[in-house]
Amino acid sequence: MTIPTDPETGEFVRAPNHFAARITADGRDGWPVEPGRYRLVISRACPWASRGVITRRLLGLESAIPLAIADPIQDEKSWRFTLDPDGRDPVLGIRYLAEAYHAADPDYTGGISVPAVVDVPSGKLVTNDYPRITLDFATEWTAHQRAGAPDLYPERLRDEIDEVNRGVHADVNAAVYEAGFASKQSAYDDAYARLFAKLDELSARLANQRYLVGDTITEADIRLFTTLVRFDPVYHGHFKCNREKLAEMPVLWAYARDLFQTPGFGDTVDFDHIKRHYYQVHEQVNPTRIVPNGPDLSRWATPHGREALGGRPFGDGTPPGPPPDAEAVPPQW
Ligand SMILES: N[C@@H](CCC(=O)N[C@@H](CS)C(=O)NCC(=O)O)C(=O)O
Repeated sequence: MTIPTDPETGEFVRAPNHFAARITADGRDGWPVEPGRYRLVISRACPWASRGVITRRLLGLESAIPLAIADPIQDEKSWRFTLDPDGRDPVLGIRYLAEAYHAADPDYTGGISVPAVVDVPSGKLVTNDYPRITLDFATEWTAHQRAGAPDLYPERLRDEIDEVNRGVHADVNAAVYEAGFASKQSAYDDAYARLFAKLDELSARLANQRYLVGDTITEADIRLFTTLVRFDPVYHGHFKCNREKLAEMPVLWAYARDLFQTPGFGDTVDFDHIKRHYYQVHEQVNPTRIVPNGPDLSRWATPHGREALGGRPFGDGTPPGPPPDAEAVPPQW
């Protein structure tokens, strides 16, 4: 994989999301909510895709929106279904996610990214607009959510969630990549400074409150979690985000363990996929493609003590049950 950077500044240039149609209850973009019609294509390695997997678990949308899991190692044609029998997604019948992109737009030449939502009858990609995908799962698919599903994007908290998300996106979710993919020292320095300033701010915010916004789990927590869970296995070393490890930031480490131990979060995390993807795909960053053995993952199971802060993880709802057998991740340690 070639990492695109600006020759002038050395900054990582992120590809835009080209396909932004929305699947809505009223079908106004031509894509109505319909259980079983769409397939969510993800990699368990990818933080942006993992938001969708967690959201879907918390809301109990597993049977309404089936999951396709790509091999964590892309080849030159990008994401592929080599984990499935005969190397094909069993429902879409395709070998590469690119086939769904090109079914939607034969002239498309941009990146092939996960998460991607594909329309099963036509085989066409509907959307790769990951920030919208999770919000629409929360707000447009309500008729198909499980009994006891939490409200992950409550109306009265949306402004605050959006504001927190903007900062977390720029200075955490994206900043780790901007540090890791920078091709000039100044671009790295800038991303590193923004990242740790924001993590300090988030530590202060979370010192006395269990979740980022309100007293329940929301979309904001899901977005922060997917970066934190990758921090010590990948971002600290591979992306040089190494002022501290997550395990050396007591508030954030306890917060991340609290979420990890909440049904719907840790049971979606596959550290093997995460580590192999980053260390083996980014050959510019890690030319030997050696995957480090550490860190000791069993620490994720240690007590976090955050219950003492109160909070109601699922609000008036309930935790999800275990994941479907076909989606269970292997034991992680
Ligand atoms: N392209 C998106 C989506 C998320 C993304 O970057 N996904 C990664 C995996 S973590 C991917 O699929 N990269 C391959 C590519 O963009 O070609 C964005 O950054 O706005």
